[in-house]
Amino acid sequence: MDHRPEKKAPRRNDYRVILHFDIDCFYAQACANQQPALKTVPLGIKQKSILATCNYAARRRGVKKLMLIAEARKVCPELVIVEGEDLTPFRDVSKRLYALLRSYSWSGKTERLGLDEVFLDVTDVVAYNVELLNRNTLARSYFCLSRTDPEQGFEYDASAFAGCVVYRCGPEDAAQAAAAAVLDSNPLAIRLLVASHLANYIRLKIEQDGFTSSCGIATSKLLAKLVGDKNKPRNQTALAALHDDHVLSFMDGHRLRKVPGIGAKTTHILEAFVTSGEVPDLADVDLHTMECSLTVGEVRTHADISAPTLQNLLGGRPGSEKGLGTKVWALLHGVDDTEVKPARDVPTQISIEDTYRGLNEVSEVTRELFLLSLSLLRRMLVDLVEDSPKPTWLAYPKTIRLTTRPKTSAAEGRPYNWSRSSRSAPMPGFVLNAPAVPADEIADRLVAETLLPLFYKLHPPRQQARGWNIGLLNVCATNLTGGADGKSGVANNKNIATMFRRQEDVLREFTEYGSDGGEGGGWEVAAAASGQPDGTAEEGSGALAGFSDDNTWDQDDYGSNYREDMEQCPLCGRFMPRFAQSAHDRFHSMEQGG
Ligand code: TTP
Ligand code: MG
Repeated sequence: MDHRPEKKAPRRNDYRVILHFDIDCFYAQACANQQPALKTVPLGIKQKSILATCNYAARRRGVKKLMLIAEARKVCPELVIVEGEDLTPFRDVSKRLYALLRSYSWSGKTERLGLDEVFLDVTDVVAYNVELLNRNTLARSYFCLSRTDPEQGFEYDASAFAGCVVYRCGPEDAAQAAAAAVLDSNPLAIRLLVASHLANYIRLKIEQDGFTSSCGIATSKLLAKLVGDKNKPRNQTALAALHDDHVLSFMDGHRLRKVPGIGAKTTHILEAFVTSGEVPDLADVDLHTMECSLTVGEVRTHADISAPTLQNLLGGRPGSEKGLGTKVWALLHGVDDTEVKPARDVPTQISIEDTYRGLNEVSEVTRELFLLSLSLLRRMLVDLVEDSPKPTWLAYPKTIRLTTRPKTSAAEGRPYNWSRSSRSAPMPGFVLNAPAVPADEIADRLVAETLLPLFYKLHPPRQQARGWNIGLLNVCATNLTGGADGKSGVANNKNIATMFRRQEDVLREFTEYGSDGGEGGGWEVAAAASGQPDGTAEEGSGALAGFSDDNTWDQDDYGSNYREDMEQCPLCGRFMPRFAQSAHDRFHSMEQGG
């Protein structure tokens, strides 16, 4: 008797149309826009000893994202390197581009992923414009960008797709074949074709703002993100997968680690199971050195893999995400029903951090806390204060949190979030005196009255003799709320000030520990447990929620020389060389700002 599990394919829903935009070499373009001479040279953006990113001219010469500066110079001696430590300009541009993209949404479903990626659910815009099509005059169609103002729109040729198309046949025939499906009145093909013109138009608008981008057009976030990666930079790709087997063959060719939502641990378990039939004990696994060549197809078609077996393999582990097996089974089939989340006007929290070679002196710690506070205040003013008609706080953080980590050396082989520990306190009300009171005065007071006392709780002065050896400081304004009653909405300074006073009386201090802290109580750990299968206490995993195991960079991105010392980010699952961790930490700390 055959005991093989029944392989029941999950149902895919194709009624939505989703665009995924990704700005090409984001930091590099942002810098080149500031200094146009940089547009024509191979350019790398430096953070500490690595390149946070590099432009495509540099990539063509073998330079890679997150490469060591020394290595990049060797590979490409003519590389121009620009300092990218000040993240403010990138954040500002990200906000501006997001606002631009948002303006094309009717539903408000515009979700950011990181600083330079945005999903738009344009189902409604596309449906409206499909209705407007006239089969006899397809080549002279008009795209309405507004339901109320017919003047807002553009002319387009609806007899052909804009940009590239992935279809079942070879790429050279894809566009024609897909267009033929349109003429054949395939409703899905028509929606995707119309959407491809909207994507093209929006990309043009982004270019007029100085940035080239890539875009994926499909029926889910998963498929849009994957297909958008097929033709980069400065291009777009629609996934004209009109039947289930088109979607399956599209998915099957991807390496498992490329699939957003399938993380390193899942990959490891499945790799072991598919190649040897064994179920590994993750405690013994070195994810750093893990190779992951397994493809989606190899897992999906494996005789012993089905939704229930995946649930057995992946679910039921301590801290594992609920329904993980079913979710992975769906992803393997290109099924992803997660919604594009509606835009938020204010971030959920804002944090700033930096890494150090080991701070041991009070004066050093004070100086760095001051600089971080200053950046935090500036960010709060940009993100939370509306300038006109007069400066008004739209939302305010009720809590300030300090996180530290000792300096570790690569040789110690610790995970990057080893020994992070935090202390929180109510955010003092005087921060609301900004912008009337200069930021440096407020930052000074914040350090003296709040942050240094928190620091001493984490690192008592008596321990200084042994060396504090601080490798990371993170200051986070969190617990953001929009009004004195806790509901969102515009708050006025008076009721915020009242709230702060009341809160200072009422709120007790609470402590969170890093993954080695052992006490693990409190909201932060609870929040992490829902996003992080390994239960590591880390803030901001929500920024990638639904895509919490997102991995768009595979190991090849780092070059084969670096594999020995790979580290996995517990927030997003990306692998990276140990030396790239600090830049990557900062990348996440920026995302948390929303
Ligand atoms: P990405 O979109 O991953 O990279 P990119 O825009 O530079 O390149 P691509 O054309 O392949 O999309 O990340 C956006 C920016 O975020 C990137 O310009 C630099 C920054 N970043 C870091 O600083 N550290 C990191 O670990 C990652 C992943 C990104
Ligand atoms: Mg990008």
